[in-house]
Amino acid sequence: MDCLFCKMVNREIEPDVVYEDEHVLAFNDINPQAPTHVLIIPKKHIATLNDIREDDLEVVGRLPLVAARVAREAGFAEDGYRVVMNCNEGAGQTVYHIHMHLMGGRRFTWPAG
Ligand code: D5M
Repeated sequence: MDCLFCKMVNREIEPDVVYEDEHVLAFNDINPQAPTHVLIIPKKHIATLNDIREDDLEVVGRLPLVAARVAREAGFAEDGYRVVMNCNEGAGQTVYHIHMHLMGGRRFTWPAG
């Protein structure tokens, strides 16, 4: 399958790993929008949020758990951080393997652009 993030899971492309377990991989974003910008993905290929099935809930539920863990380790869990999941082109999704953006280390405004 021609999926960039599957290639990272399979190490055809080497990610800059921040966290990994049996079901989840987290790595630094190549184009950071904050001092810390980590992408957290399920190892299973799921193209968009619209494609999540009941069977996926356990692994998808681990994404915010890992985000909070990385935020704690980075030292900004208490100060605050932003998580974002873009779904489809209208929201700016460019890689069609679901991923949670974790951004921290600066202040964020609302609403997001
Ligand atoms: O976010 C897709 C994100 O993926 C975007 O922030 C850049 C990032 N990206 C793209 N290629 C790479 C590589 N090779 N390493 C790390 N990060 C990468 P989206 O929400 O789909 O717009």
